[in-house]
Amino acid sequence: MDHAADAHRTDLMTITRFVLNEQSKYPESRGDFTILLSHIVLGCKFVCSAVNKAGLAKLIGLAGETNVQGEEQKKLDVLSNEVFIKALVSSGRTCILVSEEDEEATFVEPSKRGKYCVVFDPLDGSSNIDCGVSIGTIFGIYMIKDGGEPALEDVLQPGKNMIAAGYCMYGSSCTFVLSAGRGVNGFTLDPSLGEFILTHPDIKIPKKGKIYSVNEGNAKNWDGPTAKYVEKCKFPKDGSSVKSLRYIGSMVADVHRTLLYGGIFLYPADKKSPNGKLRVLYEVFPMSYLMEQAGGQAFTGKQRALDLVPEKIHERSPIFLGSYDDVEEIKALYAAEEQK
Ligand code: FDP
Repeated sequence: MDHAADAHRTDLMTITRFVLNEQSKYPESRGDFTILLSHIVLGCKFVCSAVNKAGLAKLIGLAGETNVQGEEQKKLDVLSNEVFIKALVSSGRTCILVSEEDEEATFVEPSKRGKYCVVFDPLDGSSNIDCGVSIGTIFGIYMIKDGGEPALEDVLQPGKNMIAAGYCMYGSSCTFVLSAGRGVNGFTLDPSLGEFILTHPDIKIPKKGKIYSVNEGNAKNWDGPTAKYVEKCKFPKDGSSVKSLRYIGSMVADVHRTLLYGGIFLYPADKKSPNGKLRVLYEVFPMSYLMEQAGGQAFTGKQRALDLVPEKIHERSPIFLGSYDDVEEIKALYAAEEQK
């Protein structure tokens, strides 16, 4: 009998235990972050359960229609947003919330305020909902700048000022990936326990990958460096191997694969969308933060992504992120373009 393996199987590192362990390294910590995180985790569990039932829900009424009980079915992304807003406000630890679903930021009423600002996309990859492809929730956390009244400037900070970021992927399993600035750790939901268990400790992205991930349908509108990079992935002239193309079209799933297998994920600018498509605060920043924490890089085509200072809460930016060496190559192509 393998006692060591058995001990490992029965000594479950839940996400709460993990964060409490981390917290104990900071004697001054009062547990606020742990409480905030437990509310985010609750939101993710709720969304996971709703996503799992989404196909089934069609039997009792489509989103926007009325079900057999005469209740209107909420769209999954609208429902997810409501769940997260309520979970975050009720944590008593937040003061400003920025959601992809809401045009304006939510300022938490004074009696329920805490020191954290949370930026999030409650259900990213929404075009994949109806066909059961992996989707996810993405979040980033800032600390309010000073003790004063919360203001929009508190969330219009560069990504490098985030104190934590993560995502939850609703796929063949439900996976929660988190960084609080000391590496990246992945947890998988055990549905029988209703707990996220540490399954991917200290994730490090391979230094170089064999996969590129991009919507090639936009190729005719790409700029020179992006076009050259993708051409090189397919027809390398320096003796290196060709790369495989994988594109799910759901950022969480594409980034998750990139983090585990290595490679590069690109959503570049193009002639039609000079700022790309993905949103700075709750897509580009959290994923760039995780990539850097895992040993990779994230670049906008002009600068390190986490140095960007957003001016508006729903601002967009081009993004190239993934394995260190792969991003280094795209940076060199943009640098060469600038020299021209
Ligand atoms: P979606 O439009 O399905 O919500 O920003 C949202 C996003 O998905 C990302 O999750 C995904 O990476 C990207 O857009 C896909 O965009 P394209 O369909 O243009 O490739």
